[in-house]
Amino acid sequence: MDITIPNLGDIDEVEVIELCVAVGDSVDAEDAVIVIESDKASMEIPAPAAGVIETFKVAIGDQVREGDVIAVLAAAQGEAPVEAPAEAEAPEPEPEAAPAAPVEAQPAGTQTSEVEVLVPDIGDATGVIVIEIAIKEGDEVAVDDLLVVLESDKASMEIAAEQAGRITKVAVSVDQEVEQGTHIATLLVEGRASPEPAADTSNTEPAPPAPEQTPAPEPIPAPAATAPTAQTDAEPIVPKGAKVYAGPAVRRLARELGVDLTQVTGTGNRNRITKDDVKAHVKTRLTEPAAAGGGLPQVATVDFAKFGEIEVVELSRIRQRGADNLHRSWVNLPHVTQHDEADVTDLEAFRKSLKQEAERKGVKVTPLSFLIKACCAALSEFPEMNASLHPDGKQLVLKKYINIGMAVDTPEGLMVPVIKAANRKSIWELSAEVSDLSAKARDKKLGIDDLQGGTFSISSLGALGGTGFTPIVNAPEVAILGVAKMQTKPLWDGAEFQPRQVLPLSLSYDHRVINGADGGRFMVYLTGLLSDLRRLALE
Ligand code: CAO
Repeated sequence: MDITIPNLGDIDEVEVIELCVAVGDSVDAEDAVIVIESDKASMEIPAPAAGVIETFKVAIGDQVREGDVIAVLAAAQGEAPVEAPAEAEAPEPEPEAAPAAPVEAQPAGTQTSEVEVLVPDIGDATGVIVIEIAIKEGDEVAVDDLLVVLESDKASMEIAAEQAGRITKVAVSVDQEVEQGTHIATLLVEGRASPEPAADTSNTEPAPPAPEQTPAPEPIPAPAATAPTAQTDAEPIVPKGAKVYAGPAVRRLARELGVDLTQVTGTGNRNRITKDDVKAHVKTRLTEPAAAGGGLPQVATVDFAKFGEIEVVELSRIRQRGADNLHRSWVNLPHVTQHDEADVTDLEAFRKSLKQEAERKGVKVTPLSFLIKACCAALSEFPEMNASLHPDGKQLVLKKYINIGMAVDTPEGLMVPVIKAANRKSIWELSAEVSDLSAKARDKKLGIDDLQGGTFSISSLGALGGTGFTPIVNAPEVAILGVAKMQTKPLWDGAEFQPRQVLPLSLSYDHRVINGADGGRFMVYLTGLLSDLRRLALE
């Protein structure tokens, strides 16, 4: 049987913009076969019965009119030949195709007037309901702004404003059944109305629905581009009845899934939204990380003053920003922290032996410089620790430079200045830079450049004490080393216990990027370097 173009209302010709199926495809009754579009509306032409698409008689870009055969449907294997459905069914009146142009029954000519926007000729469509209302009383609309969306079981149609003006009445409600001539809204049009079709101005009396005079019916809204939204005034907020370019089946799916189609990017012809777009949108929303705080149970707000005296102090901007960053990292990165200890007895002996020389050079050498040096060597060995996960989660950005961020405790809050190209610097240079950057941090003299470009961070709390802690990764870096207080501990040397200086280390990493085995290898390598300084000389 032939699949033909149904009654298109006042529209003569429309363009085929999409073939929804291919020759040989099986379709069920009502499955969309092609999509046609006029300058203001689009409509899916469904299969009148189940069957197999035998041949197409049209191609994308063809102009078609009522009665044209678009495809031939054969009976599915083993089934009776496809019969044309009953009379009424044959041509599928598609509300969509129905001219959706606002009908203005106003006489043209005057200055300010109220214009009734009516449902235009919607072809043979029946059971048409209002599914969306994009306006409310008092809204200012521009030409082509969406007013309402109508839908039948086979098509949808957006009714757009023919004229700019203010909505003084919304005469329909969602789910209300409408037909040609139904009063949708009343528009107060200011200025001189155009006498032509589009002109609905003039007179005071709202003209009765006059479908016949209806200005060009406007079927389904074409993609945004097609709607040359005339610039109204440069003033108020135009209630952007965001144009959605999607067919009825897609709209239905979106409603079922609770998807706001204005948020969906269309990949179909002329950015038409397809069912796959809706599904992809849902998938993305379900998998994307929640915005900081979003979707998390909130901590209760408590009136602490009820229980005793309190004092409220403002947090510095540095602390506020630091808190945001920490929260963002904590909720976005699956953290794992791995603990280990390095025997730094020899390192400490060597470091102390440098004291006089360091004083001559005017620098203070702390364990931190050796830690930075050792971390650079370990990062070269394990480049994935010196990387960032691409936002799409599909790529790892390996950085060929090594810039070490160093957490500095300041009265204003935590700051993390960055030692650039740390792997190319000597212990003397690193020591000087640690002193310089921490002094600048505490004196609030750090520049933006000092705070950018880190690839790995170290948070040293050793001078304060503690046996270990779990640092939070400084995202988008993927790992951070926490350093606690060095202690003298008895270590078994194979024959007896020896007093050794032991440095506790805690490596936190983004488990999406670093697996436990790699984290363990990194730590073993790092503690090995710190325990045997000679190995550092090999780097
Ligand atoms: N164990 C024992 N002693 C340590 C040590 C450790 N792990 N690390 C440093 N020390 C010693 C130093 O050798 C120094 O001793 P001397 O004065 O006798 O030589 C003393 O502690 C003070 O060191 P320092 O703090 O001046 O210098 P540093 O290079 O170790 O650290 C800096 C510099 C800026 C990292 C540090 O001052 C700082 O601000 N740390 C706080 C970091 C922080 O707040 N992290 C938490 C962030 S939230 O994750």
